[in-house]
Amino acid sequence: MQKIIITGGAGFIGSHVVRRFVRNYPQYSIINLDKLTYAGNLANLKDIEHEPNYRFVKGDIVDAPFIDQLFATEKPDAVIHLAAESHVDRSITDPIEFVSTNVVGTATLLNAARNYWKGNYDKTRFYHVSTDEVYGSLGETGLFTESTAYDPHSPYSASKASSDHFVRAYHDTYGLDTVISNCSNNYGSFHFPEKLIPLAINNIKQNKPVPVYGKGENIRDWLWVEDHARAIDLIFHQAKAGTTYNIGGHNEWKNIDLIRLLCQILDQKLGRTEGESAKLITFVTDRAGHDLRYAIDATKLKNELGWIPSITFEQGLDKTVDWYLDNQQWLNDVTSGNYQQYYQQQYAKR
Ligand code: NAD
Ligand code: TDX
Repeated sequence: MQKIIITGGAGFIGSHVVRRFVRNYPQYSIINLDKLTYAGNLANLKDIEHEPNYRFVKGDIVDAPFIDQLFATEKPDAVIHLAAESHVDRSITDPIEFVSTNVVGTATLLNAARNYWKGNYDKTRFYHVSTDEVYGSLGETGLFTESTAYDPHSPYSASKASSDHFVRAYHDTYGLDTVISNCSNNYGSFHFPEKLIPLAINNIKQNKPVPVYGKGENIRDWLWVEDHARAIDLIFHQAKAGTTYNIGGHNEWKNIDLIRLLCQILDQKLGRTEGESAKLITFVTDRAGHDLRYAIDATKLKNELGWIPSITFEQGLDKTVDWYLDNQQWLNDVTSGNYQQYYQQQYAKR
């Protein structure tokens, strides 16, 4: 029997991790701890919200007394930490919120774990979910490995890099059992439509301009979110204490090529004439400090734990576009802000 607190479980990746653990491990007890910011949406977990091994707790990882109390009352054996401010553009507008949640929030959780688990570090685990953006930007060649030096450029990546350093410091200083994974860009269902792929699908669908930053030359390495969740599951159960794994799909795309592919797919699925959706592509002012290229070397994860992506990008994108076409209500609720009432409707009565 394991009791696991998963933070940020109402967000995009967190909801896939929560669903996977609730479904695959009925013997575990899963607590989803989430503040429900604009990015947290409990409707992402409707299908599992009544499972006996699942519970939602609304709370802020920055609130130390609350977090200490949560450890004392819930007595968790492990934490899988995904809660974060995650959007680079928002970090450029409001960097301090990112320092608070990503740095102070992570340190607050680590400290609660350090105190509560004292004497039991060999039976407990703190898993920190991080990003490839901590490694900075690549030129035209090369890949990020686990030993690439940290070189963050945006307030978002600087805050994630800082949180990774705190996780390692708690392992090296106190002996806490910690694990970190750094993953490339995810895509899939329940992705908030402020990030490139869901924003583009939503705009193409509605015949609205699709904003491409700069010349669209920047390169991202895309991974299907369910493959990320599967990697987290493997690493959580099998990694040695104090280790780091890179997660990525060897799947690099220039933004403009990716958007053109999405336009083609949607032309076909919406019965438009070829080339119609591509007319929506609109080049806009570039992101400040825009990293040119990310690309992950996931060899360690493959060699040590046998993980490789389960589907191709073409398959994953096809599934993702279908999901957005089939879930218009979810998109309407998210874009109108109605999703934020779901918590009130579902939980206020309890
Ligand atoms: P998201 O923005 O969709 O979800 C974040 C969740 O955290 C939301 O449910 C939000 O309500 C919650 N949250 C925010 N602040 C909180 C606080 N103070 N207390 C409690 N909960 C809080 O993010 P995501 O894209 O699902 O990313 C999840 C994690 O994975 C993040 O740590 C991110 O850095 C990392 N990551 C994301 C990607 C990606 O492509 N999206 C890639 C690699 C790593
Ligand atoms: O409208 C847009 N137009 C555009 O050209 C948006 C939203 C983005 N872009 C570009 C910027 C990036 O080069 O597309 C690329 C992807 O942008 P985002 O979806 O905002 O992702 P990115 O900035 O790469 O960061 C993501 O991947 C790593 C996640 O948001 C992070 O949480 C994760 O750590």
